[in-house]
Amino acid sequence: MLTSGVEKVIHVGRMAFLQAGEGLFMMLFVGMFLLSMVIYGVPVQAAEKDHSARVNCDIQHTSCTQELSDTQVVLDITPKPVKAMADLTFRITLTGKQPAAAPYIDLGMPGMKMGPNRVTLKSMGNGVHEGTGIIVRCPSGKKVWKATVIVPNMGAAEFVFDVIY
Ligand SMILES: [Cu+2]
Repeated sequence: MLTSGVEKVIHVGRMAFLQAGEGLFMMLFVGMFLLSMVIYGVPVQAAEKDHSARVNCDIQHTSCTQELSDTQVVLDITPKPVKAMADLTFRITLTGKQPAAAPYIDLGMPGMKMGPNRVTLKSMGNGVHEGTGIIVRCPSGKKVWKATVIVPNMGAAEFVFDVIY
């Protein structure tokens, strides 16, 4: 009678200890899961939201180059720093095969419909084409812009870069 009573107490105590251990283990597991979300999930989501992960051109400091099948497309925008709501000169230099008609640039933002904003370019000779345009200030406050350079009959190159507001 007495021994079974003691055994019962020990048994209940052991069960409580095991349950407490399980609880701690679960808390540790959930904690590590949340930590991994903070470390990996949140920065990736934030980067995708403002599209900074898609930036492929450091236009604030240099010109940018992309390859089409028959020609190299070099984009430069001046003056620097490249600011919104300012008169900007866009220069496209094509090395290699030249298109029959002048290239042009469509300005927009990744993942957003911003309304048409086309920069037409004039040939300056030697594969250099220049034109002027304005990058507007996006009401969302986002500063990642995209210049799609269309080279007639040869393709298009997308340059994604940060603009100063
Ligand atoms: Cu926008």
